[in-house]
Amino acid sequence: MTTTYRTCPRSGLQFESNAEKLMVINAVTAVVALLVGGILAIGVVLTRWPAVHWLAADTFYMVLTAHGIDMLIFWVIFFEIAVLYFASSTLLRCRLATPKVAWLAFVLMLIGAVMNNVTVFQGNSSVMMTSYVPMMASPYFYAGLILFAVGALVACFVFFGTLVVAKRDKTYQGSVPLVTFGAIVAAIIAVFTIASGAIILIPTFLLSVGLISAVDPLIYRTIWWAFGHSSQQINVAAHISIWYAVAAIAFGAKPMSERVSRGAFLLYILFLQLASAHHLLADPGVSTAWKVVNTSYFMYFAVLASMIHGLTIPGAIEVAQRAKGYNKGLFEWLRKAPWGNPVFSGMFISLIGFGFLGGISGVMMGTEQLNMIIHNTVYVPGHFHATVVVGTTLTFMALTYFLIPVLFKREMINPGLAKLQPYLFGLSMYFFCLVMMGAGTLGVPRRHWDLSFAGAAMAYEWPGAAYLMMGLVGIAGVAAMTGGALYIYITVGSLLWGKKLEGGKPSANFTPIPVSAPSVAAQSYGSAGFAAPGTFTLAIVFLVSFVLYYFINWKYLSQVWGLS
Ligand code: HEM
Ligand SMILES: [Cu+2]
Repeated sequence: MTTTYRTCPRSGLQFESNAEKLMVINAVTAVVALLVGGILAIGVVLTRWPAVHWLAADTFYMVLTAHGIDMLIFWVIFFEIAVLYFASSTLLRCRLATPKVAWLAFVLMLIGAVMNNVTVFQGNSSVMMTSYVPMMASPYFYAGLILFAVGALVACFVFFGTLVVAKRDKTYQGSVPLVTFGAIVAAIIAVFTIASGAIILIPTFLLSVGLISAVDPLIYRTIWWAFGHSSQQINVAAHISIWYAVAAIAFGAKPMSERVSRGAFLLYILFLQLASAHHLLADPGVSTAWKVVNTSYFMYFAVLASMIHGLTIPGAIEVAQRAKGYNKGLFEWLRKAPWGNPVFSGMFISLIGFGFLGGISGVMMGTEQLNMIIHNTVYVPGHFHATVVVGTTLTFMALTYFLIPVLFKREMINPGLAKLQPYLFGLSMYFFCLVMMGAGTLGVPRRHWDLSFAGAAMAYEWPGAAYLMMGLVGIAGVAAMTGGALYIYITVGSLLWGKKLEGGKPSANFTPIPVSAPSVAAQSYGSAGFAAPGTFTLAIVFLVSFVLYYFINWKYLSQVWGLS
């Protein structure tokens, strides 16, 4: 395929024509998946809201299955493929390797996603996102997921091939930029993830067509979570890479220490597998000693990595802002940040929510002993909406606002609404997660159609607060969905009706990344923490919240069985 390069007059980024088309198609498909998943969220939320209790049981489980898969698999991964092409071809200023193969990857993913959705809505495949055996779905359910995964794997190899092209064509000097490095980590984890998925979904597919007679449920869960947990680590590596990118775009901020940030990314690869033990804490198949060692020790290396990023990204922003003269007190740098720019506000609301809500609750529930307080309660989706919605989804939304003029060459329609969107979506999602976690702490089950157990032989009396909390889940969910709808309206509307912008003259040759002197910020090691006293203060607030919440839960645990 012939190729041209254009340099975007607004950002200075260079886009290669094939890579650009593939980024556009993958990102647009992702937004369609988000739209479908968002419409399904209406059904899920309005059923779990006790006063509304909208859908019938079988419809609820069908809608919940499709919501989980459309959001966490299709929306997130289509978008991530666009990010991989961006982090390789655009940031390294080279052509995309094998564009035809990249189109093949896209088509496989699309067929898989459509096949899976159609199958779920035909009924008899409401096996939830986790699709645990021996519960069985139609063979097309698994076949759809497998096709999608093969497509995503092929796309990862196109990404690796593009890195090779950049190296060979010498489009950059020295080591790859940090954002590309983070994307490489995400892609390496993705290859492992997809292999684990194949190991368990292919036998399950064979079981569904009757070629084999059984898949062991405990082995299924263990391997499924090698896939399920790792895929979340891909999301974290991807959205953290974007945080670094946004810090650079919005502030010109350089990482406080490249070496520390890169080391933190590597920790994800090293400790990923052991950390996934937290999904097996209630399983009889693995020993208690193994669970304790993995979730009380090794898990924290992955947590450590996220905390390093959570510290160095605001730290880098603080250093950049202070260099511009925002030096008054601890927080002038933060007060004077561009809060009206959705690229920044979305990223920062995501970072704080991911750390405080997703991070702290994750460590609590990942602790072997504490896990039993919240196991299989609505606390679990409360936690992971803080990670995959406030963390990953809101970050992708923030990046989209940057991409509308740069990649899609359109002026954003309705910038006033765009300014508001990250606050409405992000903050209502904060509240949604908090009340879900509150209800879960009271014992409200997850994936449960009817909290009141109407008509059941044995009644259960919930404390009134449980109903109150689930009502608030409903209200917060509706507010968050409104925020999600605004995002879709603004992005789709901008692509359809936004004023066309000049894209930069196409040229047959690329311009390599200029060799520039390494900046001072990138070289200062060691004492850089004190260059960012505001961030240090935030970190102390985080530590105190963490410790308090952790010990409150040990107190709850001690009350499970009273001793007198
Ligand atoms: C406004 C946006 C959203 C709302 C209001 C919402 C609401 C909900 C609710 C109420 C549940 C059901 C909890 C239960 O009964 O167990 C749920 C499940 C789930 N959601 Fe969302 N959600 C939203 C966006 C997202 C996004 C963006 C993702 C992924 C990126 C996501 C991933 C999931 C997953 C994986 C499940 C679990 C499905 C299962 O149990 O198999 N959600 N969501
Ligand atoms: Cu996990």
